[in-house]
Amino acid sequence: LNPEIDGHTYKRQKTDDINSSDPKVARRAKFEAVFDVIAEELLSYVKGEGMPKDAVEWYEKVLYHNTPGGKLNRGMSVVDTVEILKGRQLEEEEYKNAAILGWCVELLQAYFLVADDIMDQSVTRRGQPCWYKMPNVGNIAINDAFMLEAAIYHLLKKHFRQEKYYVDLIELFLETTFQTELGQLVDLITAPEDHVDLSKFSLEKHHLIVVYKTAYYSFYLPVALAMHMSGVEAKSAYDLALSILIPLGEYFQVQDDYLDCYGKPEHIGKIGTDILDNKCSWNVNTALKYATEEQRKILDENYGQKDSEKEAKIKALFSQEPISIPQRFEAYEKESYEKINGLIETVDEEGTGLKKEVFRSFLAKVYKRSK
Ligand code: GPP
Ligand code: MG
Ligand code: MG
Ligand code: MG
Repeated sequence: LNPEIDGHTYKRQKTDDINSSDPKVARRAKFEAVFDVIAEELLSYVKGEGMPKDAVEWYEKVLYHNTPGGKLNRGMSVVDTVEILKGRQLEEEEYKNAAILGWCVELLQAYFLVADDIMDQSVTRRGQPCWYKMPNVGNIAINDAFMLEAAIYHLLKKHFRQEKYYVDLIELFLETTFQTELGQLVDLITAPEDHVDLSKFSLEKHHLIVVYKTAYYSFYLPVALAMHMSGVEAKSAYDLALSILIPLGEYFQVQDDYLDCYGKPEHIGKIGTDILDNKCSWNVNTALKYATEEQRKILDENYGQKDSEKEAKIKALFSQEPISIPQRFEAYEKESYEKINGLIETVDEEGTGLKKEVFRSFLAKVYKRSK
């Protein structure tokens, strides 16, 4: 997207997709159409506050560059989960409300990604330059991230203030944000830029980082929102959902770490920076666990430095025996799939008001993903 072009060209043009005979295309288009509605609501508010035209257009670009355009798994899961829990197709108004909550999750994700790309010094995201890398953006992206977050609470108030679960929604977004920021903190301080010390890494540390930085907001949040909307109240039901969605989120972030090194940029839409950034990733922790003494020396001398030749040495080492990251990842993927399926099987549908299908559909979306 060119930030110089008129903001209105950001809107979806392909309204025909809603009637597509491919149900996947139609489903996504229907969900995307709701984004145009909420973007318009946010922009009218900003206009109504008397903000200058260039500020309104800036916010429009921020919203459209950063919010749609990903896989939309998290957002659409809110709608899917409400449908599964209610056990029927949603009426128009129910659909719209579920989709608004879904877009609030996507706005939270947009806020995190804009900020994360600055912190990780990333270059591309979803096949485009990262927002802070766009012409004339730079550090303004920090404020833009805050404004993506602010949109969530504006929309919740506008659409859910009258619901008895309004406070639950706000608390859930606030708590999840705090958890994600804690995960991001541990991710960042475990990866200092000027001092590589691989002895500080461990798979236990990795587990803590990924649960907090990814699993809560990507997996528990969409389902818990849908549960509130569907009238599920028992704390035990939320605890049960958490006990399945946290392992699922951990598996998802291990895939993200694996794809950072082994994914194709044209599939994942981003160029991996974990080795250069000294990240405590699944790959390096697995390598540390199986490396020979000689291999460990190569890891110590080349990991976590802003040097693409050293990065290439690490990439080559990851695939060497007995480190064999691709083979070990394949085994991890199989084992995780079986473990999570086992957890899903134990769900007591009648006792909790939950449905196994909620978790099955989530697992099916991420299993063996390449993007
Ligand atoms: C994913 O880490 C985690 C996040 C995007 C959460 C960021 C949290 C903040 C509070 C800003 P990652 O860096 O591995 O993601 P990616 O590979 O997509 O850059
Ligand atoms: Mg990142
Ligand atoms: Mg990061
Ligand atoms: Mg990553």
